[in-house]
Amino acid sequence: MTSNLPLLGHKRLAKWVDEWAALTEPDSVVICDGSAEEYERLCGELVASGTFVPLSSDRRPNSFWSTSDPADVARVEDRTFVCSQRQIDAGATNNWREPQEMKAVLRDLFSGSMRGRTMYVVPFSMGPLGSPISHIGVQLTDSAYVAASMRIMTRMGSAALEVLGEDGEFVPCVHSVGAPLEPGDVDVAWPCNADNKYIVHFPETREIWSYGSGYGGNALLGKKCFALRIASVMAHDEGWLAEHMLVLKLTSPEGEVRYVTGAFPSACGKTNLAMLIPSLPGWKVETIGDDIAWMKFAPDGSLRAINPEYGFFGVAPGTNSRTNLNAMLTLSGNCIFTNTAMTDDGDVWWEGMTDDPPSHLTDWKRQSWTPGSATPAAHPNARFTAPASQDPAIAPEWQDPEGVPISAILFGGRRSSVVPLVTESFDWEHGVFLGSIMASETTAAAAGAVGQLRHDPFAMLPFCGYNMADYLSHWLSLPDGTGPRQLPRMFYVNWFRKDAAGRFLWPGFGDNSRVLEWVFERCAGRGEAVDSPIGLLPAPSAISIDGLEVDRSDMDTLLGVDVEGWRGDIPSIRGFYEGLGERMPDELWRQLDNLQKRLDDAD
Ligand code: TSX
Ligand code: MN
Repeated sequence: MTSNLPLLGHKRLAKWVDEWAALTEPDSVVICDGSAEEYERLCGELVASGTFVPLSSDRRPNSFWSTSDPADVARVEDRTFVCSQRQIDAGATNNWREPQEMKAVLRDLFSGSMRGRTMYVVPFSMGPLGSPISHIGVQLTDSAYVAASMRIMTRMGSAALEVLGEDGEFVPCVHSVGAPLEPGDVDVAWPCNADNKYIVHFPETREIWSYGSGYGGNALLGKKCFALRIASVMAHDEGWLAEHMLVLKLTSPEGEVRYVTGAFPSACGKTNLAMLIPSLPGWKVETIGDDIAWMKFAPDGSLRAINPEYGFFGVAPGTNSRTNLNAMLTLSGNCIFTNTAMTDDGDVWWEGMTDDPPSHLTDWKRQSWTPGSATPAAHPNARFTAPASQDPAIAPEWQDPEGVPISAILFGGRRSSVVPLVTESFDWEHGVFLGSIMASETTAAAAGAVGQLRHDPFAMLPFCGYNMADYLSHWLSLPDGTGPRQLPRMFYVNWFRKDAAGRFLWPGFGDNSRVLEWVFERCAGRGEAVDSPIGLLPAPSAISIDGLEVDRSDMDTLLGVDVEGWRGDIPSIRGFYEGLGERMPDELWRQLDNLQKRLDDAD
């Protein structure tokens, strides 16, 4: 076996790499330094193996198109496990196995699983290098596609190793596509082990073992596995927050700045909001992050947020210069596209990118495709992997190691009825309640029936690495820390309200700046609000509709309280709370009872 292993001065790290190399038996071990030369070499190898197709250097310079195995196209929640010692600590919403039992099963699978392949050692920092909020991980992977993607999505290579020094802490992440090559075997473009995937977290020992998938959150272990599932456990134990939230910077025409986070389930347009171009004159939105926020209270009491990521791994379909111009500009080069379609002149295309599709494409299954085909050209979960630094709206301070001070937290779901455009919480506990009752109607993008309500507290249901009831208690406990704490205000938003005819009542996108203006004004101690059974609503003219086609009666619907609708939701919330188990905090049950009483009194 060839290796550049002696370069590792960190004894624990070197020993861990040795042990896994001995178990998985790769042909060689390569420690990634994160250099541009190394990236070029990886991409060259991926082109040679057929995983990558280079795109036209005129249209999409230094960019690659790839397509996955059709059986490896998304995160696999039913194959995702949280292996705490006790099942109750994983909670009702996670798949659980006893850690030693699970490790035994996985050791068998990992045994010899890297034969015929290279094992890449990928050191990475989640968060700006050396920030007090950042953490280091090291991923072992037998996928060059993953190693290359990790260089876009994280601060990867020698700089992360340097932070680690000779005995720094790191989260060990092991990944194999589970497709060893015996002598004479011919490799495929997308190796994976389609019907034997395991995405496994050991929260108490802070370990991640992932087997069988090469796709997205299953394989780029810094993102959902580390920055959310493992980090949420670390955050709970250490008194900080690891959240499924975008972070944006909002600047008023007067030049005042506020930072806002937002938790939204998938298919609600988090990336679009993080890169929004305001329709309101003089307002500016800039991006800090589009998916994950790590937050800690600073000594001055401010809640400081960093984006632990270095790139965007975004859903391509639906992205265009009207829905998200900044994303389109971010994708101008240096990107990896997975499961989009490819044009005949070496560019990418996906549904919704242009009004009319090109007259011929190669679809995500690498088949010839023409308009009118029964199947989409791009997979609905097709992704771009793009450097965050290329976002024209990226805020200059997006890599500030101190983080940015958060003034407001938004919670949002996709609700065609009941939930108003925006509601502010009465106080912190009520805000946590609003986050806990977040729900979204399922869209055609996900499996299962369309239009079903799915409860997804804090958009963390698939990403909380421990008992969801304990997670909600953690949020409730945040005001109680030592020292001063400036708590952000909390808002529940809904861009997706429809009228009886099924038309969206709110134009959304850049016009969401009108809602952000009210949020901004509330944070500044201005902005008129009226009391209601469900929370504080904008006063009738507190949200500007100048220049919109939305009329006053639409606004009355958007900002009114649908008492019967809310009462109709309560049994489903009760059922959901019951399902979260015996550790569900009393405060939230009381909040639910009080909401019900206020709604009953409203009749
Ligand atoms: O991302 C969205 N946002 C947030 C934008 C900052 N989407 C897309 C959701 C899928 C990812 C939205 N879709 C939003 C929204 O605010 N609103 C809607 C619904 C909607 C769709 C189309 C129109 C209006 C509302 N109008 C026309 O198409 C003309
Ligand atoms: Mn996400």
